[in-house]
Amino acid sequence: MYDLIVRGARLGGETVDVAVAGGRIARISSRIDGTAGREIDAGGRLLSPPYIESHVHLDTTLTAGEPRWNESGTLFEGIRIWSERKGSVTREDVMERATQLLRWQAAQGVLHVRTHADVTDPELVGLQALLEVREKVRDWIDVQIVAFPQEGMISYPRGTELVEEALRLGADVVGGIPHYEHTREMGVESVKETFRLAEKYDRPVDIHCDETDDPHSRFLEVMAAEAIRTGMGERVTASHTTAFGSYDNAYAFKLMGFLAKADINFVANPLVNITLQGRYDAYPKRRGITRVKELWQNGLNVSLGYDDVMDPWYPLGTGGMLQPAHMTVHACHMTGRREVVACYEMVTTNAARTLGLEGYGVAEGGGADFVLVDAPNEWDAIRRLASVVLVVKGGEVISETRPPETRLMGEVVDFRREGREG
Ligand code: 17E
Ligand code: FE2
Repeated sequence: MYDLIVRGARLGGETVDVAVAGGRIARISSRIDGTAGREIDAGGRLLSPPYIESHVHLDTTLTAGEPRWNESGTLFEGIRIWSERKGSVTREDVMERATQLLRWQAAQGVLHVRTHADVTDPELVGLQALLEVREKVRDWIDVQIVAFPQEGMISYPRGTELVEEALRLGADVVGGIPHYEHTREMGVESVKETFRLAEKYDRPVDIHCDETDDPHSRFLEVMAAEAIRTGMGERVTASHTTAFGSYDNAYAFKLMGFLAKADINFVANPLVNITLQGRYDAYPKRRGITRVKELWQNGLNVSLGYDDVMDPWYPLGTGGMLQPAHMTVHACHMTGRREVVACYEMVTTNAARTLGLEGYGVAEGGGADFVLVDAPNEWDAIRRLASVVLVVKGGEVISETRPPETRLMGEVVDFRREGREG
């Protein structure tokens, strides 16, 4: 009588059966009688809402080494290399690479993705390709596109017009990059332009903000002020804000109070922040990441992104969201019992808030979008960098993974699953 029953899954600290019918979660109970078109034994694995990628660049992905590798490892060399690669970008090229990464993501349980699309290109080739991809993949993965002026909104010829054109063509979110504008004043102007366009087109804001170790980069305060002025706070996201990790505490504490009032969202990209930043430091080297732990402690919404998978800014990556969560535990000193779980929330529920998703979560009557993780709970999922063994989207099983099995001297050693539970 159901389409699917997943039996013996861990959810909210209990072991439950979950029944799916008509694309929705029909029932969650310790024991569901009845039959289904398909029954799956979860074996005590964690049933989780899908992972969410809050911040990635699908237009640049899978171009690492083209036309050359980023040897300095800096943000600025990355921007120069991409600017060269951009000249040879075609619609097919972007569509193919973006779709490939989306497939990797969905296979790892990521069902919502916010991508930035570089619009500092008079032809908007990458943006148009991503708009097309967004529609093509709609049945199996949800994509939001940010109109992102990589080379500046005010500093790049017709930058603001290109952002606006992208919004008219259907970009979901307005972006910006104030720390890359030529002057402080142009940076402030760009933030104001981003908010002006957001109000004009009724779209959320997601700005690459203060992505530098420069402690004088203070565009976050401008974003907070604009969020308060417009009342848009919950639809506003400050991405990166790595300079926040370098601010003097006297300023940082003042700012924190102001941010709480603005109630904006934050996205940290720990894999990329910790590798791109700190490059101009002698020892001791800074971590180059925003104050994730303190933002979280102050009740602000923080989510995590991968930022890049194999492109001019970051040569590694797979798109699985436990990797940035795992890195956050380390780079942001989030090793406390509750803190590790908070990092899991940063790639699930917090990210849903950043993206403004409605109806996210596993609940009776809700949409049947969920994953089975090869771990008994969220904490252990991060410890193990656990695989997703099952992905259900709209009530359909769209991906299955067979967990690996290792034998030592002929005997199974399950180091991926053994350990302290709780
Ligand atoms: N562009 C940028 O300005 N910053 C980044 N981290 C990436 C692209 C990946
Ligand atoms: Fe980014």
